[in-house]
Amino acid sequence: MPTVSRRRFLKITTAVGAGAAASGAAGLTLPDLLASLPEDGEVRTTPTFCDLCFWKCGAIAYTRGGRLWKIEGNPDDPLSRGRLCPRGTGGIGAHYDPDRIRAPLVRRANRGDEEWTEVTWDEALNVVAERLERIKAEHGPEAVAMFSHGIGGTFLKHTLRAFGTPNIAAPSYAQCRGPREVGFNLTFGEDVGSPERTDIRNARCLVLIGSHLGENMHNTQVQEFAEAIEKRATIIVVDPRYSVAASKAQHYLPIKPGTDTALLLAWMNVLVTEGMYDKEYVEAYGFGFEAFEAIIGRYTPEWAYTQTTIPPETIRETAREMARHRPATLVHPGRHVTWYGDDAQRSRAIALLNALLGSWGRRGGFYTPASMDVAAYPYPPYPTPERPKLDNPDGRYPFADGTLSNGIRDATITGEPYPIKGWFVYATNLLQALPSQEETLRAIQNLDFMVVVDVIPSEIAGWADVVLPESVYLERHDEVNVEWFREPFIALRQPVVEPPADQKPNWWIARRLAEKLGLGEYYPWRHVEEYLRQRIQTAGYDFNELEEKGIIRGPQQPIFFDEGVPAEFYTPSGKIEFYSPQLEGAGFDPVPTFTPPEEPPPGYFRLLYGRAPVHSFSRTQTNPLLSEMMDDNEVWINEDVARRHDLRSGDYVRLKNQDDVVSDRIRVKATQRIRGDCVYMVHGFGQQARGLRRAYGKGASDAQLITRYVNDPLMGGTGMSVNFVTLEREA
Ligand SMILES: Nc1nc2c(c(=O)[nH]1)N[C@H]1C(S)=C(S)[C@@H](COP(=O)(O)OP(=O)(O)OC[C@H]3O[C@@H](n4cnc5c(=O)[nH]c(N)nc54)[C@H](O)[C@@H]3O)O[C@H]1N2
Ligand SMILES: Nc1nc2c(c(=O)[nH]1)N[C@H]1C(S)=C(S)[C@@H](COP(=O)(O)OP(=O)(O)OC[C@H]3O[C@@H](n4cnc5c(=O)[nH]c(N)nc54)[C@H](O)[C@@H]3O)O[C@H]1N2
Ligand code: SF4
Ligand SMILES: [Mo]
Repeated sequence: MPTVSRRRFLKITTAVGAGAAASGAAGLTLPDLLASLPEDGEVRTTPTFCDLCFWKCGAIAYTRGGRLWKIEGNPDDPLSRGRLCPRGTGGIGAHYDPDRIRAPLVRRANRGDEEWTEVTWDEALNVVAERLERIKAEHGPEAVAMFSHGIGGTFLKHTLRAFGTPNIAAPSYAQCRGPREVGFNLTFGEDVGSPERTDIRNARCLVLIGSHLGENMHNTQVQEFAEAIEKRATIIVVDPRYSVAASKAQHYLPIKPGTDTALLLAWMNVLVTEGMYDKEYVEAYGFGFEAFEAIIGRYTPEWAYTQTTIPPETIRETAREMARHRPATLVHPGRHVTWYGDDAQRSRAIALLNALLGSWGRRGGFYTPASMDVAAYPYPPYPTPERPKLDNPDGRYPFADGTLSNGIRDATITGEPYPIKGWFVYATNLLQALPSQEETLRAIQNLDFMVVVDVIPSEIAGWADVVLPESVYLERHDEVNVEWFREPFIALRQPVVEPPADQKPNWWIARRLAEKLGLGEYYPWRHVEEYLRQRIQTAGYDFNELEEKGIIRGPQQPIFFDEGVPAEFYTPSGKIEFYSPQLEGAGFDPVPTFTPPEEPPPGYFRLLYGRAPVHSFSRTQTNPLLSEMMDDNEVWINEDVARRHDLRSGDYVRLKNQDDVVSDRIRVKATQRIRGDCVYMVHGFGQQARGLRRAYGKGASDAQLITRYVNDPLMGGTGMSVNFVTLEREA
């Protein structure tokens, strides 16, 4: 079923002569870029924060003779502590990327053909306003949906809310950490948030369940992980693949993919039956422990062995190790947890294991984040939409507490509960981020209008009617970051250099568009600096100081129960819910249970995917500095499996999935570092947009092969590790 439109997709993207790609050369090379960097002239520094991913590390950018030269960590910033990750350091490549979109574009051929006419901003925004107004007149403002990722979307979301739509989503919920937040909320009454409230650096025992820190480069976490290792914390890593984190572990558990909940249940069984859990903590704060205890008794390590392939003795030994260090034992909640469709319950099992260890609210476990008090800007109230948001009709997913991107896509395809006719897409590459590219393309074909705001001619931009080129983070202000972290602080993003061509910052686009939509009253300020200054000064801080230092830090506040944080739990019972009446009432298991995911058919391997240290998702593959370090991906295949297929490292294969979708060619990495029942690849490669000269045709795309997904029945997230591939040798 998905093959048809995939072929169409491929045909469209390869058949038509590409403007940019036709020029052949992949633009700037690293030596070109290095040679072009300024060597003399006055050195100036500007503090700002990074946007190569969404962690928002404080940075100091240097110019020389007025040109961008280098970027380093801001030592005053609590997130970066003066050090950026490799991607952050490569951030200047985003400014110099020769593939950037230089002017607003209007489509002049079929959608997806990537054929454009360059227009002025006035012309482009007139088209956008006119098309949005037409949809509003015919179908109501709710028929325009917005997808947005990151802090840069703040002002455009403001404009769209003023326009009157409630349908605003980010794939970082239902394709990333949504299930985790739901699992923790059901248990502790609070979510984990971002940055995660994990006290990694004080953990005496750290358990990583597929959180591949070190490849997953969220800066603060990686730094704290290194600190924990230095302080000789016990590291336990559970991963079907011997990750970088696994190489630092005392206990590596090469689990059968998809069976983590069974392991978690068995760990809890050992803690409870051997009486090693934190009894005082559970007695003081727990709800429904007796009912939980009765159920958890079933899940012996011997039973878990049959599911996970982890020997019972290993399960007992690691459970005892966790108990030995409690409450400074942190079972990391993970972040990208949309794996198998039972993810909210698996996350709840992780929450419950932490509860048994007494780690929530305790040093070396989970802290209570603090933030500065900065009030929202006093905008006029938004109009109340006549129809509620449609991503979760009839509360089908009763515990969804964010908007489901996939729900908006469903409605765009079916027209139910009401039609969606326009998509406004900001900084999210929906073709790589949502499972089933076929469904995304079907939804796009149903639209009257799609506008994409991007910095490069990305895959999603290729399907737009209008593309608006944004200035990159080093060229603009953004919303101020009032962070929730282990210490409170405010951080400012501000321009370091001018954009190279006719690119504009999001706040300018949002404000101009609002004016053209007759919503000028929602922008009482003229320049974003006025807005930022007002928010900061009203809160009682000095905006000039913020501009000068990039950071204003607040006083350290208590962040643990024993420092005076009240042990409050915002669940219905006001306690940690070992047994969940909420879940029971909605017809779900009140204590997590385990149902194994579907097995790969004979000859097939489960497709797993993850991060590489030098890339972010699908957003950095054209960056001239980062692509030089890694310009394609490989598929990890167990050495014995490779031998049976007569494959060696360096050979090329294509992966064919259960729906007969065939990937681009990809290099084999034959290794003992992965189990024989799965293969692994780095996400973000195999991109099909021809304007991405450095990335086009490099490596293969996991997203293309993720034609199937399983919705989490609690909250509607999309489990994506449910696809299977075979290996086809490439001549
Ligand atoms: N198959 C598969 N799907 C996944 C994942 C996976 O690993 N595999 N990961 C999931 C996870 S964890 C997440 S959080 C989501 C993330 O998914 P997305 O939010 O889609 O993340 P990116 O791929 O970074 O897409 C960012 C888009 O923004 C553009 N962009 C970059 N900088 C700027 C800017 O300054 N301004 C503007 N306007 N645009 C910019 C990029 O060119 C790119 O088109 O994907 C999820 N989906
Ligand atoms: N360099 C870099 N760092 C990033 C990002 C990036 O794009 N680039 N993105 C950031 C974002 S938004 C997110 S959400 C995080 C994502 O990073 P994480 O949340 O750490 O990890 P995932 O992507 O969920 O998982 C990938 C790991 O899980 C393992 N795995 C796969 N299936 C299973 C299983 O069934 N059980 C177990 N136990 N393990 C399994 C894989 O082998 C791999 O090691 O990374 C963040 N950090
Ligand atoms: S983790 Fe790296 S890429 Fe992300 S904000 Fe920090 S320095 Fe930038
Ligand atoms: Mo994510």
